[in-house]
Amino acid sequence: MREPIVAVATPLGESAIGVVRLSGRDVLRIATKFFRTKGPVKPRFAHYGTLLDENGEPVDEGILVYYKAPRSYTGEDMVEISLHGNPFILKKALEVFISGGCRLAEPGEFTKRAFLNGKMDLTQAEAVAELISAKTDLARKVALRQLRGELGRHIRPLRESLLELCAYLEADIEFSEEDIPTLTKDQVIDMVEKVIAGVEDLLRTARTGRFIREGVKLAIVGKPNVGKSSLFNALLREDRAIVTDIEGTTRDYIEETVSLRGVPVSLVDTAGIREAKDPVERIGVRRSLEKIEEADVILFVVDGSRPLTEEDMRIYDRVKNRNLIVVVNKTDLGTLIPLEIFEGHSIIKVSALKGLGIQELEEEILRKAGVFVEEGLNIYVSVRHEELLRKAREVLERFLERYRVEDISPEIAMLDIREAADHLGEIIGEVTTEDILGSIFSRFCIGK
Ligand SMILES: Nc1nc2c(ncn2[C@@H]2O[C@H](COP(=O)(O)OP(=O)(O)OP(=O)(O)O)[C@@H](O)[C@H]2O)c(=O)[nH]1
Ligand SMILES: [Mg+2]
Repeated sequence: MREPIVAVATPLGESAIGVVRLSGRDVLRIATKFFRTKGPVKPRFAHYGTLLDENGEPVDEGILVYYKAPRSYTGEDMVEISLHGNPFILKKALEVFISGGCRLAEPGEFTKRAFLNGKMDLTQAEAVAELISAKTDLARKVALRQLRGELGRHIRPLRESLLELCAYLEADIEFSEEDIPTLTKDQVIDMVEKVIAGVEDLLRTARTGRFIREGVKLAIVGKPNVGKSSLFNALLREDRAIVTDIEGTTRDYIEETVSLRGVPVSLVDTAGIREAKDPVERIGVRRSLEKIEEADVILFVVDGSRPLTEEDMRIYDRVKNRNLIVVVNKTDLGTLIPLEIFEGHSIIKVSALKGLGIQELEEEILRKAGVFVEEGLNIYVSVRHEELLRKAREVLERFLERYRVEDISPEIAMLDIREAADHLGEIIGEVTTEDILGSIFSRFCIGK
């Protein structure tokens, strides 16, 4: 068992309960040296007791639960003590257990140990952090599925067929003189094609997966007074941004997140873009232009009740090659402008003031972003998974291209197949390095 670690697993603030966790060698002895219970501690029983400091003075009372290896979260001996949620008490508890031989846990170290001890694969470990940070109900559901091993169950068979292929190729090398059954060229191609198809199925979920985790970035742009802030408020369903009939009302961008069918969308209301004389507004316009650069989808807003101006067209020129929705606002006052100018783009007519067309706009935002949330809800891969899946696909496609037309020796073929299998193995953590683990677990909170 690894060295004993300790951490507070709950946020440091005033709360009914604060939990201290210990995991590793000897933790029961260390814990009970300072946390005194009446009788002997039995695994999986709740024991009432008193926490003492180094001088034997009582600090607090609480409940201790002992999880005996391997039946614990980390797979090691673990102790969890629930105390009163006061930062002083919890810090004191940390101090005494550290004096007893524990080391303060690194971020994610409990989960890292769970992974290293074979309690979960790497996608499940990642899902723990995602479940904790999920910002919408959909993100939570997706994380929970992954935590339950769903993604691993998709990746593993793909990797296994590649490894099986390797085994055949290996047999080819070793027994090439003998008459043993090997795969025909067509069978090899068929196996690799099936794996590529499986990889592609997963890759198709990547875009939505990224948006569910990180949100869609949406910028609302247009010249002053066309109703950007009104639209922002309508999408938020809250009077967040100031709206007036004075041009240049919004001087700095404002950012808020809404959930559209469970997908977090970060809305940015920008300063109306124009050649501003006011230095403050000028900075606002510059910052708004930066936000426009980062956006996944742009809402280009025009006032439909008045003729278009050069200012509108200058902004349109700037954004017309982006992922764009033209929003014709103020349609409650009638639509005067010619819409043909914007041909080729989605055009949605709304009235931000009256709340008309907003739902249609929301649908179009998701469509433009390329978010497809399937009914029945499947798995969605993350950016890390996507990168590795792409690498695997690339290696396999390159291999097939050559294999179809050339006689490739089984030794060379094996190199490619194994490389692809390793990329898939890295997703679930069957192939890994300290660096990979470090970059994943450093993003966790302490105590998890
Ligand atoms: N009739 C009507 N008026 C609207 C509508 N949307 C906005 N307005 C009005 O248009 C004016 C400007 O609205 P804002 O939302 O402040 O416009 P903006 O684009 O954010 O303006 P800046 O921040 O100055 O760039 C306000 O008087 C709004 O009430 C609409 O759909 N119909
Ligand atoms: Mg505004």
